[in-house]
This record gives sequence, C-alpha cells and structure tokens, in this order.
Amino acid sequence: MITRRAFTATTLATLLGTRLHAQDDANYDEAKVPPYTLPPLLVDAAGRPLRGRDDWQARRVELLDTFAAQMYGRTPRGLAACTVTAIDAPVPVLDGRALRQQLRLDWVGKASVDVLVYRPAHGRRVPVFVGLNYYGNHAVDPDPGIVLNRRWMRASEANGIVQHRATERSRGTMARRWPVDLIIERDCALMTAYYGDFAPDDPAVVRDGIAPLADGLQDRIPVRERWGAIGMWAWGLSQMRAAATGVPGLDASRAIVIGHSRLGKAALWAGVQDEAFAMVVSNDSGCAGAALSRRIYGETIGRITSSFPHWFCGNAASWAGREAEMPVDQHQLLALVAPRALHVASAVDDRWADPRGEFLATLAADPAWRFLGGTGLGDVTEMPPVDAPVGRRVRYHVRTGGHDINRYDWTQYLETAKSTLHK
Ligand code: GTR
Repeated sequence: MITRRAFTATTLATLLGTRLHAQDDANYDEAKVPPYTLPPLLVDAAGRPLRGRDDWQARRVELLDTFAAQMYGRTPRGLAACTVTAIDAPVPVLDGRALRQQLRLDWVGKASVDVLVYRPAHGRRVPVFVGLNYYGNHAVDPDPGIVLNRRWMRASEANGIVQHRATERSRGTMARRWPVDLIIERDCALMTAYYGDFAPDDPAVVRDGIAPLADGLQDRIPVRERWGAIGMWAWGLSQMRAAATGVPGLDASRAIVIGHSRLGKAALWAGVQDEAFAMVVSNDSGCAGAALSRRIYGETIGRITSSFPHWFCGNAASWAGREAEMPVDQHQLLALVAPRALHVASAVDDRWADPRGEFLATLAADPAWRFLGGTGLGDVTEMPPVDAPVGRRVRYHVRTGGHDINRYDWTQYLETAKSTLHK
C-alpha cells in the first residue's frame, strides 16, 4: 500500500507507467527551501573575525583546503609540465580581422591536448578568454582547417557523434556557443580545447586523459581526497593559461577563465586555485558551482554525486542529504576569486541550476571584495530582473531562456572584461 508520505512524484510516474525526466523530481518550490544558515565568510575556522588581508590570506588557504578535501579533490603536486608546439601557422579569418592558430600541449608519450586560438590580427596583446568546449575544437567553427578530434565523446546525435567519435558532420555544431566574431570585435582573444582531452567525461574512460600524469604523485593523498574530472579540467585550464604566455597577441596577465555548466564548475575551481587568472566567469554552473548547496533547490549534492561520481573526490558523496552540515557552502568558493573580477550568470528557465541560489551565493560572497578594499556588486541587495545585469568588479545576470551559453551571455562577459581589464 502506498502511504501518503511515500506518494512522491516518482511513485506517481511509476503508477502511470510514465518515466519522469530525472530533473523533474526535484524541489522547485521556494516555499520548500529549508531555513538555513550559511557558514560565515569573514571569520576564521575558530570563529574569530578576520582583521585584515593577512587573516584573509590565511583563511583563503583553509577554505581552498576544505573545498579540495570535501568536494573536488586535491590537485596533485609535481605534475609534469607540457611542451607547447604550433600545429599550424596563424591563418587569417573573419575577413582578415583575426588570426586562427592551433597549438598542441604535449606530455610526450602520455597525453596531448589541442588548443584552438583566435586573436585580433593587429597583434597587440589583449585579454584572453580560456575555456573548455564539449565536442572538440572542430565543433566551435565549421572551418575545415580545424583538426577533427577523434577522441572519445559523449553520445550526441545532434553533434554528429557516432559510436562516441566525432565525424565530419560534427564541424561547427557548437558555433552558437562561441561567438568568435564578437570576441574579436571587442578586442579580446579566445583559447579553447576539448574537455575530454584532459579527462573524458565518463567513469569508464575518465582515466584516458591526463590522469596517468598523477600516477605516483598521489600516494600521500587520502584516497577519498583524490581528484576527479572537475579537478583535472581545472588543472587543464591553468595549463592553457600558462601556454598563453608564449603566444603573440595574448596577454596572459589578463586571462579570463570561463565555463558553462559542468565546465562552469571547473572554471570556478580553476579560477580560485590559480590566482593568475584575472577574471572568472561561471555560466549556469549550478550545483557544486555557483549555487548554494543549502537551498536544496533543483540539483542537490546527493543527486550530482550519484549521477556524476567521477567529477568529484570520494568525500563529496558523504554530504548527500547533509548539506546543512557541510563545512563550506558555495559563496565561500566565489569569495576566493576576490579581489579579482567575477561574473556569475544564470538562465531563468534553468531551474535545475537554481538561478536564485546562484545570485544569493554571489551576494553572500560580495563582502570579501569590500573587505579587501574594492567594490564587488556595489549597492545591489536584490536579485535583478531578467536581462538586467548588475554589479561592478563582481557582476551577475539572469538571462531569458534555458540552460545554455549564448551571444547575450558573451556580450555581458566582454563588458565585464572591458570595464575591469582593459587598459
Ligand atoms: C547536468 C548536471 C548539471 C550540469 C549539466 C551540464 O546533467 O546535473 O550539474 O553540470 O549537466 O553540464 O550541462
């Protein structure tokens, strides 16, 4: 017999013989968000108020350590550096306004990653967006000169993936997410690589990227604190930033790490660990990204760690259903970007990623910018309406539409880059 309490949406669906989409069976009711108290931002682990920059630096180290041990895993020390070689000479594109070039990051005999670079043809050094892509560099633009990535990919009919491999039909299929013309027009550059080159996104194949580089370096890291795919993608983003140093026309001191969704989580984790990133962009990163875990709205720690165990360290799953007891929440991750520039964005229909939870985390992180003597969100206290970005060194917008990254989002990121990084 089904009691009233056990009568959930899932049982209803089972009785009706229908299958619910996994994301339908989640809390989307603001009235059901439990009362919660966020871990305070400007106190140390013992609860003492921070007094100045030195205290913040010490607290920063503690917070990074907690996020590593409990969520993303520890980035192994001593990972080998790569060699960077040019696959081709710069090719003029966009009617000569830009140059397109491909580089190879090589850990000889162990791993390699192809990086696609677009930069303004004028050659002066400009800020560079560093971001991973989902279906290979060849999906970013239909240009037949871009190397077709033949590595393992997640199944996707729309992206021309056949038996987990890209085909000629895959070219340009993700172009709408990469408005190269706009990036160039706003005097910025782009560096992108296929995320699966660093860590293929499936537990069965996740080791087929750079994971073997960590062999022998993790003996002193407790098994449950060892990194997962988000950690590897984040490390990859830092490797790309480092490679930007040697590329003409790219200003590696003004590198912006950017990512959408799971790659937004990776961009945040890269941006907080690697302070050489001058700006951090989280696009619809949601649970374990910019959204507060304690709200239990949309995706939860329990859901994400059971669907995607390979993204996290072993300890992460132990917080399933115990969000209120977690030693940290995501506002503290965002705060680790301070005093650098941060842009967090949501999409109003992307309820799975909890847009309000992303805004509230940004608002709760903002005191870190003020504490360090800068201006983050400014006088913002309420979530803005759709398509009305707010903030200064910390900016936030919620866009019309669903889970995606589009030209509107990029327009906002380019604006943040212009107001915070352009000389
Ligand atoms: C979903 C996942 C989200 C987000 C998203 C994506 O299935 O639950 O956390 O990462 O995938 O990456 O598009």
